[in-house]
Amino acid sequence: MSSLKYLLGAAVGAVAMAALTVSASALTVGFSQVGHESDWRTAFSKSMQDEAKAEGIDLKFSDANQKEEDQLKAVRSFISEKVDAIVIAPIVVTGWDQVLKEAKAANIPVFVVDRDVDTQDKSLFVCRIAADFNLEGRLAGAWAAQALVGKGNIVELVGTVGSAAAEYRRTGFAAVQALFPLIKTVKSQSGDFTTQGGKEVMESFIKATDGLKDVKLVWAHNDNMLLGAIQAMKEAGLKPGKDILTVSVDGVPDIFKAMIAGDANASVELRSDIGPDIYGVVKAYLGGKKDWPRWVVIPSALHTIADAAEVLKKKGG
Ligand code: GYE
Repeated sequence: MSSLKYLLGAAVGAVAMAALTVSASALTVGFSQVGHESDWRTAFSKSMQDEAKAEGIDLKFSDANQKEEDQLKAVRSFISEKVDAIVIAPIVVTGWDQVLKEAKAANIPVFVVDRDVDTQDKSLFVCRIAADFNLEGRLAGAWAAQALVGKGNIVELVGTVGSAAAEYRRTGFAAVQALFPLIKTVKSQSGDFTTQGGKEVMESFIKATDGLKDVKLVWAHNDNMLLGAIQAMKEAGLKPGKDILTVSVDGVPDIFKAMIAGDANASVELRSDIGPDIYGVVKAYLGGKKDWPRWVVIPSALHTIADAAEVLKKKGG
C-alpha cells in the first residue's frame, strides 16, 4: 500500500515537474530598451539577449531608438501579446502612468530596469533593478574635487534631458561640488549620451571658451560623450587626460583604452552584464516571491589609470 502510494506520488511529482519545465521554457518576456546610443547600452542589450537564450526565455526585444512614443508603443504591443512579464528601461522619467495602468489591468507584472520612472502609484511596477546614479555622480565629483585639489573651472557634458541617468548623476556630482566653492561649472550642455553628441558639444565649448582657456576638467555623464569630446579636444590641439582632466561614467572598454593611452583619467563603472540579475528577479516573482524591495541596487565602482589595464583585461579587451 505504502509503496503504491509512493509510486503514485512519484508519478504525480514527475507530471508536476514536467509542467514546471514546460512553463519555465515557455516564459515570455517583453523588453523595451532605450535604444543603442552608447557602448554600455549595446552591451546591456547583449546581456539581456544572451541570458534569455541561455535560460530558454522567449524574449521579445524592442529598441525604441531613444524615442519615447516608440517605447510606449512597444509596451502596448507586449500587453496585447499577453507576455508573462514586461521589463522596461525607460528613456525619460515622465509619462508612464497610463501605460503602466494598462499593464496592471492586464495582470502583467512590470519591472523597471536601469533608468527610473516618476510615478506616484508604486503598485504600478514590482521593483526597479538598477545602479545608483546619484552615487555615480558623487564618486565622479569626489574624484574631480581631489584631482583639482578643490579649485578650478569645469565643463559638463549632460546625458539625455529628462532621463534618470542624467538627472541623478548631475545631482550627485553637484552635491559634492557644493562643498568646494572654488570649483565652478562654466559650461553645461546635453550631448544625448552619444559619441557624436559629445564631440559636437565639446566643439562648441572650445569655441565659446577660447580653446578651453582656464578649464581644468571635463565631467561627462557617460563615456561615449567623453570619447567624442576627446576627439574634439585633440583636433583642437588640446591634451585631454593631461591639460584637461576627465571623469565620466560607464566603464566601457574604449574608455579604459583611452586611459591607458593617457587621454582620459577616471570612469565610474556601471555593470552592463545584468541580464542574469534581472531575469533572476522576474522568475522568482513569477514563481511566487512577491516581496521585493522597491529598488534592487546594482553596485558601481570608480576606476582610474591605476587599474585601467587590469579592468580591461577582465573585460576581455
Ligand atoms: O550611462 C549611458 C546610456 O541609462 C545608465 O544610458 C544608463 C545610461 C548610460 O546610454 O551610456
